[in-house]
Amino acid sequence: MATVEETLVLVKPDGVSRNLTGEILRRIESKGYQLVDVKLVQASRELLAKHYEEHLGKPFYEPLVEFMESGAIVAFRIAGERVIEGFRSIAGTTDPTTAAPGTIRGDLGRDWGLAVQQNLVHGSDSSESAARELALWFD
Ligand code: DAT
Ligand code: MG
Repeated sequence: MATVEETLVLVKPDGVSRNLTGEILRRIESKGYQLVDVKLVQASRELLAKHYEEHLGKPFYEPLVEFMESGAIVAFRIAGERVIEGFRSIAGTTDPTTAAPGTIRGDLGRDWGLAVQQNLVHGSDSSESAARELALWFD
């Protein structure tokens, strides 16, 4: 029997500090995805280095890790058919200025003129990433 697909969603420190955790979860639940697990995390540099290893060496890497260390993060494990693709769709594209209205980043995010885009949420981008990232944040 096939297991239901799962993905990792992070409400980044900007989302938590702006009190948007509930609004983000509302959108996930309204879409029909199932909340499987949730935790509030103050992420260590070690965890963030593993999480963002694909971006090591990019100009926004250091600002990104510092931003993610700057405050609490809420991690969601969510489940549903094609949830990896579906959450990326409701999150919107990376740049919040041009992310489509109707998406989390498009409706709730903006550019703050910083070295890293603060765009409220992270969502795993493939089944391999989801498995790797869920193990990092939940195991
Ligand atoms: P996504 O979060 O949409 O998967 P990503 O994995 O390419 O995007 O990058 C991780 C985060 O780094 C992203 O959410 C915001 C930041 N970021 C990416 N590209 C950037 C850029 N060109 N300038 C500033 N910040 C950037
Ligand atoms: Mg990514």
